Amino acid sequence: MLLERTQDATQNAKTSGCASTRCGTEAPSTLSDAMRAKVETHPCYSDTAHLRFARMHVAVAPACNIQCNYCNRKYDCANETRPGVVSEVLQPEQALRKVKAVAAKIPQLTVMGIAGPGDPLANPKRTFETLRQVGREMPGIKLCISTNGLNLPQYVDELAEIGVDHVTITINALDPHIAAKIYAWVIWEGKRLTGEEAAAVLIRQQLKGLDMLVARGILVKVNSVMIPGVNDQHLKAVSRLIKQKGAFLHNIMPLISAPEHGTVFGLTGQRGPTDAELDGLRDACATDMTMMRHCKQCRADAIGMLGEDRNAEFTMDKVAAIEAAEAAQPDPLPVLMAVATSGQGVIDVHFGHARSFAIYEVSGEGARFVETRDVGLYCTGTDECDDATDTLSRTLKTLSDCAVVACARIGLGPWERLEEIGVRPNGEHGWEAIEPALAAIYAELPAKPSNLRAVG
Ligand code: CLF
Ligand code: SF4
Repeated sequence: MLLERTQDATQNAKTSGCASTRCGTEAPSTLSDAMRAKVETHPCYSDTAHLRFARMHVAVAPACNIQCNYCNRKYDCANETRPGVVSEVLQPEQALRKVKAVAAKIPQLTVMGIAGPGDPLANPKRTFETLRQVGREMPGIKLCISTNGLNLPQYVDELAEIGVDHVTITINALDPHIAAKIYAWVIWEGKRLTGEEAAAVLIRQQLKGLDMLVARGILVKVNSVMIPGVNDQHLKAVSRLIKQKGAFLHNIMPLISAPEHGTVFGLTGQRGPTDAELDGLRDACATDMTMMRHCKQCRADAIGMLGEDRNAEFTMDKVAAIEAAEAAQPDPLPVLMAVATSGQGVIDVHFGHARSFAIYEVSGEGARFVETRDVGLYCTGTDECDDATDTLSRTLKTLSDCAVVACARIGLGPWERLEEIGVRPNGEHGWEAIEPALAAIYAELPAKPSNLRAVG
């Protein structure tokens, strides 16, 4: 499967206290705050979040309910991955242990995805048990799946109930005549369908699932595999329709096909597109739809920033070693952190504009909301700021038991006053989701928490 090109993790740029309200963010300004919060920390849904945030896949779904002509079951689902080595298939409880181990070692982790090695919704018991366990125990991690869409409509409500915010559907064609050249068979209502009959059922289910997800506010990315001479011209129509239906992003991936993969296309000599053909099609579709261009065609067990794969560091025997090392450590005491937020789950308020701060208890286990503390409005941007000194003093007193204050921006004056009372100001995570940002700040604290104020 996939061998991804290694990407320099030092590109992991962070925002700082710059004056622009959009500093370091990349989502279109037309997005609502809630939508922006969903996108900004997901490395696949934002074209720059992949420089700052990491994803991991857990390979809990071995079976599949269709046969794509570009897939060999020895390998991971080629709708999301490229040919490589077979994943270590996990049980849901192993998957949870692995996510915890990765989160402990990679503080940039924001997303857990299920993308194979077969189809997540052809393995509903294992998939939903994994999603539920991780969602319950690690609420700061976004949940994501990638599916061929055949079983999607019957599971949309369950996905919404669990809080899965990101779903990828692979749609390679809207026309059963074209799709019949891509799919060998589909298992539907206990029968194996072939040809255009199979293709029509699959397309109907994919489009129905897309409509249902959009109606529930779940972000949908559509993947399409570009197969020259088969669906390359047709993918423009796919792009137009999915946009009309409310998909968020279209990811056109190149067919990867070689005889040694043992796929139908590999054995019949079907070639993949050249880089120029792929770029040309993406450009043609970009007039209608937002295109993803930074996909790395990850493995179904990929871990780390996009373009790097640290899975070898997290095989189950290594997960056990990480757990043992963690258990041998004394429990780190939690610390309090204050967050300037407008309440959308994002650090998005200037320190001087905050009327209240959300207080979180943060430890190596993650961040937990504790309470809201009201403060006076310190900076009004007018002459009334003459009164600001007293207000700032009251604010400092209110926050004096916190180890850190995280805000979108902060001026030099209050920065120094906070430092004087031993509170660390932090403006590096503006417009990021609160919980992963606080976990990252905690991980970077130089000492925990013997020389920091702890809770209680
Ligand atoms: Fe995984 Fe896919 Fe979720 Fe991302 S990958 S399930 S949306 S968390 Fe991302 Fe990897 Fe491309 Fe997929 S780079 S193959 S698009
Ligand atoms: Fe293979 Fe994925 Fe297609 Fe199933 S959906 S046949 S696993 S590429």
